[in-house]
Amino acid sequence: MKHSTAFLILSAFLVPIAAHDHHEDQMPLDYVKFPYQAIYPGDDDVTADSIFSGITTFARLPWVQCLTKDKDDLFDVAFLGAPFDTGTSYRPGARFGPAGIRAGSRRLTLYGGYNVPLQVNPFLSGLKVVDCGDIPVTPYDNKYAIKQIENGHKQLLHRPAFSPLGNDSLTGQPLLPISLDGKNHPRIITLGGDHTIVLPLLRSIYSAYGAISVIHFDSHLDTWKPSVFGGAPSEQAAINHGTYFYWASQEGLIRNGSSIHGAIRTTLSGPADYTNDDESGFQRIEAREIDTIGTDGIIKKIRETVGTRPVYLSIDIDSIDPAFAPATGTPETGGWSTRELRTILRGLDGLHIVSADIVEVAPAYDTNAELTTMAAADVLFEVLSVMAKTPLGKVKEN
Ligand SMILES: *[C@@H]1O[C@H](CO)[C@@H](O)[C@H](O)[C@H]1NC(C)=O
Ligand SMILES: *[C@@H]1O[C@H](CO)[C@@H](O)[C@H](O)[C@H]1NC(C)=O
Ligand SMILES: [Mn+2]
Repeated sequence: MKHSTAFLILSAFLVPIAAHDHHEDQMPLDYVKFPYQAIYPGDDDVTADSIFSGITTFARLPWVQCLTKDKDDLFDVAFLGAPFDTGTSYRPGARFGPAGIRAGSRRLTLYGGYNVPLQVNPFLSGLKVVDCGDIPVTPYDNKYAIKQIENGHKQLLHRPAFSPLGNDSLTGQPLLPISLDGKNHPRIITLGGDHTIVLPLLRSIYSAYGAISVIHFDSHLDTWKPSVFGGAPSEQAAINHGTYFYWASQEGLIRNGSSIHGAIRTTLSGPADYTNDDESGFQRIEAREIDTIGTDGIIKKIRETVGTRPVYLSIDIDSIDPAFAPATGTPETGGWSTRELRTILRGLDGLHIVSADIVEVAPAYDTNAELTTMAAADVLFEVLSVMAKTPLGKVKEN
């Protein structure tokens, strides 16, 4: 009897507080709008249920069906899934990467999304940022799938950007596109997928920017010759997640000498792998260099290598130590912490990153705490923040 009296009193007290009207309806699908609205708006209008309810997009951004019914929609930055994993050598499962990364990103905008160290809110910077969903990718035919990924990426890349480039913040002069075709392209952040997807992605990038400098975070080189990396059986087997950079280099998609790997720590078939890597056009930063030169030294090396050139950024989640990101195709111990990689990424502030990806997230091997998908989402938050701070433009050279 005592208990039920207490319950009645308590409920009488609670009901009026909980009875905000908007709690009574199911949240509409177009709840998240552009310009982006924080889920906790910071006044009395708190909706504690919304962060874990609803359909999941990256950072709860608006879903635009960019490849089908919304073909005419324009944007400045698009998240785009490429669920492909039939180029893996060890653990498959990265086809679930896009869905997993989106799930890991749900809390990104909980408090609004302001990036304290970079002093920017990439969701409120004036750029239109959307989630374009996934490219349809067949799991039955690698050659066809690789073509689908190239076509899907190209379709988005060759749409004009939503926002004009504006003027240079220092000189006030109008900014001009840095692309080779003279157009102001949007930026695409691709959610892999195993690393093979970077071959079609670089083919697409080439169509707008020509040969591109690449910043590549990975424990592996991925420039291996097919004869060294399991490519013997067939022409198709020769294109996989350890050889795509070899092919990209052969096709002239990578700018020779101004590209760099970071976090390398794999064993090799022998020293000749490094000679082959040099020939593919890359400099290297070993994972262990963080013990001697620190994150500052690593950032300095990257910036010196890339300079002011347009750059493509490819992040293999296995660059992070498996202690922090276990759910990946070919894990290697002795890597960087999530904190260290995020610091290094913030150090790329000011670089002209034309597009980026994160790959090799295979959620089936994750912990119940979603360590890997959360790490992937947070890493992309840094990338998006850097993009938001630096327009893809240059002032006219006199
Ligand atoms: C850029 O500068 C031009 C003058 O060169 C000015 O007319 C225009 O309003 C400026 N645009 C922005 C976005 O500030
Ligand atoms: C890149 O430059 C190096 C050094 O000049 C050269 O050995 C290598 O063949 C070049 N690679 C490509 C793919 O052009
Ligand atoms: Mn890789």
